[in-house]
Amino acid sequence: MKKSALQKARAAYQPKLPAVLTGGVKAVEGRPTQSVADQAAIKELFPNTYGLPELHFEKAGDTLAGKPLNVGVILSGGQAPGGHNVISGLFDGIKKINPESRLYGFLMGPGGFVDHKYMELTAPIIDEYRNTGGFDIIGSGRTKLEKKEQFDKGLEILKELGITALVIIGGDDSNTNAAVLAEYYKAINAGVQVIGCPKTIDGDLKNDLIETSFGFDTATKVYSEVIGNIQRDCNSSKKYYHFIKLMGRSASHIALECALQTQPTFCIISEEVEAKNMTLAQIVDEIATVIADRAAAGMNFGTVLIPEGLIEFIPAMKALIAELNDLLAKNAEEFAAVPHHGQRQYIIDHLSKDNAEVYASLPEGVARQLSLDRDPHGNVQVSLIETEKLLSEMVGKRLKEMKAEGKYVGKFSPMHHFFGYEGRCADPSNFDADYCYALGFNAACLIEAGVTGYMSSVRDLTKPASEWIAGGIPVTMMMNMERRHGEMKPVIQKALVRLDGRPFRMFAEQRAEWAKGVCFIYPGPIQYFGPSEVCDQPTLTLRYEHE
Ligand code: FBP
Repeated sequence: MKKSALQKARAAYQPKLPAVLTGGVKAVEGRPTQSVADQAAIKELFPNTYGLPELHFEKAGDTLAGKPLNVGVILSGGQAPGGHNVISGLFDGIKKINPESRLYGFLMGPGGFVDHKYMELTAPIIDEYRNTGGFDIIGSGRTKLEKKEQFDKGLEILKELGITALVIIGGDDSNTNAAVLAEYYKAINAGVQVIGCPKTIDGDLKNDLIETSFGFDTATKVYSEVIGNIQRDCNSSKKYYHFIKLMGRSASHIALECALQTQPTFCIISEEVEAKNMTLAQIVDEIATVIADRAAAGMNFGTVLIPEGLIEFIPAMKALIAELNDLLAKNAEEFAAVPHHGQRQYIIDHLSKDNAEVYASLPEGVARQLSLDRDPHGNVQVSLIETEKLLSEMVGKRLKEMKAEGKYVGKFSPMHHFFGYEGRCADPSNFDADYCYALGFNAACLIEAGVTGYMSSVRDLTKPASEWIAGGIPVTMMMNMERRHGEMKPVIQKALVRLDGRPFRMFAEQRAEWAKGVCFIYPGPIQYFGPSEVCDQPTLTLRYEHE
């Protein structure tokens, strides 16, 4: 395969490891753990893996050494920069433990595990992918691993290949499934450990011990670069309002980090919308007021950042989506048989009165997007809902009314963007390259320590990589019970933006200034080589959370 000059140079980058992982290690147990909520229910569902202690590694001896390990690895869900480095770290870790160790990659996500599609990952293959973005080394998929038959079918191939440990690299839902699988294999004495790795650009898989999911750093830097470029353009021609939707599912971490990096004219944070119980009309009014004030000062341009999950956080919409999820899960077959033109009416007829009214009031396109297929985890596919167009349309309408009332004098020309896929496969930043490599190497150490149902944890991430703490967190510790597909299920609690957290407070302190003037920052592209303050900065979210 032909490579770019940067790819060639980047292949030579040696990711940094925490000092503790550079020699032999011993696992030190901390306190027994409890789930974040619903302890009794989670304990009952995970009798073999509930309450395990936190672990951290300490140095013990000069080198890692052990019996050969046969390990399987799965990439699950949406791509996130650094996945290849998790795999190369895992590969190097198990080879360091014993050069006879072997790594097998299951193809196209959990589906490959169930269908026995795999390849052995050898040194030449791994070397091709070091420090590159994407998940194309083995592919990824969204098959939900949740049924006993899938677990049993997967176990057949594990036995055939002599695999005694499986590493699942995924987001909250995939790590939830990893925990269920770990519990099942432990219960039937299958002799297979299951270890998770925290992946997702969304940044919503985090807690005190998992400081950030990998990929968030790179993805937000890529989006911030492009937002910065748009802002320069905007400030040059001074004639457009850019409505920019940003990926991130329910949580607004990506929008918030990009706002801190670029200082846009306006940024919506879904969690705040929910806390203030705001309606769509109120959000529209706020944006229109900012635009009118700027017009009065002679500025008819700016940027508006919109988190992709916004719709779900507007309380009336949230109630509607929750009922829609249940309705579409329960009546899936009946709904599928309804002709296309009758589906809107079918939904209106089957919803409760209040929700039916909200649904009926939505523009046709948005209403349709809400009733489209859920992803395999039962989530609305928020990335398909064109909130940026919905909002700019409504803002345009509001500005017309304001003009008629003599409250607006400007010209409103909106442009629309959606940034998501552009950032998910970028070459990992130095931070993600190091963090991911450490997560993978650390997963090898967790396997060697003989544990199961743990997530690889590398922390103290604002310090230099050599000082990072490495260890494992029991996945059950992050769980609570939530309603999915109409049923209560154990799931890892999503970390949403905290309004009392420092990143949001920093944003809230500055946003009035940003709305009034031109405070744009143009961060430019990720730098891989050069001074550390340019190349090795973690996200502002992480920095503020640590300060
Ligand atoms: P994960 O939760 O699997 O990491 O996916 C992240 C994400 O990029 C979301 O931000 C986005 O809503 C979704 O994937 C898009 O899904 P798809 O890749 O199936 O289009």
